Amino acid sequence: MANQTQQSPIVGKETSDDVEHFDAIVIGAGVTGLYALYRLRELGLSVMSLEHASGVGGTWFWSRYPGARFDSESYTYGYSFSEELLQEWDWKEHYSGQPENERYLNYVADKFDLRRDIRFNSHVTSAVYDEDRGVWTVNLEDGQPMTAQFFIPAVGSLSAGYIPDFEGIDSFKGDVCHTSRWPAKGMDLAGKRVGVIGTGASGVQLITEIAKVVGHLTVFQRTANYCAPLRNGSIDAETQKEIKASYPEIFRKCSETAGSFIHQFDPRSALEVSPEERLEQYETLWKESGFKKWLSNFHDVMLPGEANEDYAEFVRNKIRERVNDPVVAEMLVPKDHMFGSKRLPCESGYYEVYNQDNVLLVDVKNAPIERITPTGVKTSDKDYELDVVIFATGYDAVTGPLNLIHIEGEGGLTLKEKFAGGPKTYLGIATVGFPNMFTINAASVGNFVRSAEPLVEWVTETIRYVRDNGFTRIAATPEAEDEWTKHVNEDGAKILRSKADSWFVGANIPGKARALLNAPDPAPVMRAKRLEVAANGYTGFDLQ
Ligand code: N01
Repeated sequence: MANQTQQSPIVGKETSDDVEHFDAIVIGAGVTGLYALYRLRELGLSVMSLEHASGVGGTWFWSRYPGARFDSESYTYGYSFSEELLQEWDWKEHYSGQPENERYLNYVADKFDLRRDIRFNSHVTSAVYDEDRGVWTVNLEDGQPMTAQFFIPAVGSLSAGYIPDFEGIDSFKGDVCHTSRWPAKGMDLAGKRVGVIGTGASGVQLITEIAKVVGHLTVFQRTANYCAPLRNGSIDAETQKEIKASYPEIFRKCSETAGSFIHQFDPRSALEVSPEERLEQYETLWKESGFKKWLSNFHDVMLPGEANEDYAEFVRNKIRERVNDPVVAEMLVPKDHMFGSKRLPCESGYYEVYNQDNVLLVDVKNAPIERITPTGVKTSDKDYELDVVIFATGYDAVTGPLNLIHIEGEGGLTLKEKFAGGPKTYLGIATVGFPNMFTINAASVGNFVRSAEPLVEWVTETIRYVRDNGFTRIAATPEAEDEWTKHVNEDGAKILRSKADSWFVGANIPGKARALLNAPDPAPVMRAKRLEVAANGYTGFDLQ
């Protein structure tokens, strides 16, 4: 493919007649990809960022459905690397919505002149490692292949939307949409008969908003979720000033918690205080905004066991209080999984939607959806006539977005084949047989920006180390990978996050191997582990 190469004006970038070569190729211009591009460029590397969308933002570009917004406090979600950026940007709401979040990421891209190295509308079809030359060749659906020494698929954890394989979807005569691919021009739902399938965080946000405009809404629920009030509000000028003055403190607090959120657990056990005191704390926290009622609670509320069940019952009763019809209320009360074993959707009037005359809740666990018909949805006991069907059916998480690209490592092994039984990685970042590739979408969990920033910094520092020390290749060792994978599988099986059938363990996708998709360790432990590995000359990695 490449013939005569020549040095381009950009340091490290080479071109040939038909192949451009870069030091690094980053896939994805979402939160993580943008920062990876910024950091790698700061190192003086030539970098190409390839983005499928026509703009930056990743999930905040695509998930434009009504109601999409943060569940972390806005001021904890921004990048921390630039004091100037922190002082310039005013978050308008405590839990900012998708349009504002997309504006923010565009502002970042412009401020740091990132667009000049991003190629939009670029659909990457494959990335293949050339063992002889030690480079990755990245192929696009449209356009010339490119090569790079380092390959960084920053493709997101939750970017491969999942639509169940219902028969008849193509036969439906009305409009169909998935929350992760909401049309930029919006959907006209006013006065229409709309069906929503799925009641996870996306469904809960969407349903609450569209119930205000639709003619009739049918919600197809398979599993009831624990949801808690978000209590969003705008940020006034005084609070804005306080936020800007306390960013170091905000980020310090986030850096000390398991999920990089700003909330600290109460170190006491729920069981060591009297029932009255326990209830008082539950009630006080319930009045607070966001995840506080979850992550500032007694620490053992987030451990499988009695305290967890005690709080779950408190939340169930909160749900019951808000729904007029007791039969509908019981349908909305989760009884088959532990509180916090799935990510807690935060809502702004969700349960009251079911008090509207034009809203119908359908239980599709007992009467499953059989097919989509030309005129709606057919469950095992009834036909529902609809003008629009919206899938809020979630994502093939973490490995899903990687599997959409044919990633081929040494010996022709594909990443999809390698991960078929669950991810096998070292620290979630590297995997044997795929040298110079960093899967930074697999290692972050919790508050995504807070956990992504140090991760990107670690990866870029590693690349600097490799180059400055005269190495050309870095790869995980089989021993380190085996040990890490064993740790994730064994210790991961004990934590609350792996107890429900959710995307955390791939259980939402039929046929996907059940395995914890992110590290089971708290974020500070992961950061310390990565730093230790680096400080000891990259233990668990083979450098050549
Ligand atoms: O997806 P989900 P999501 N028949 O997988 C149902 C983040 N997020 O997009 O529970 C019928 O949680 C499925 O039912 P069940 C956040 O991390 C953040 O809502 O499997 N129903 C479930 O109800 C979140 O955790 C925000 O029984 C079917 C729903 O579809 C993650 O994204 C906002 C079905 C899928 O729920 C994913 O959330 C939104 C079938 N065959 C998302 N298949 C913020 O607030 C699936 N379902 C920042």
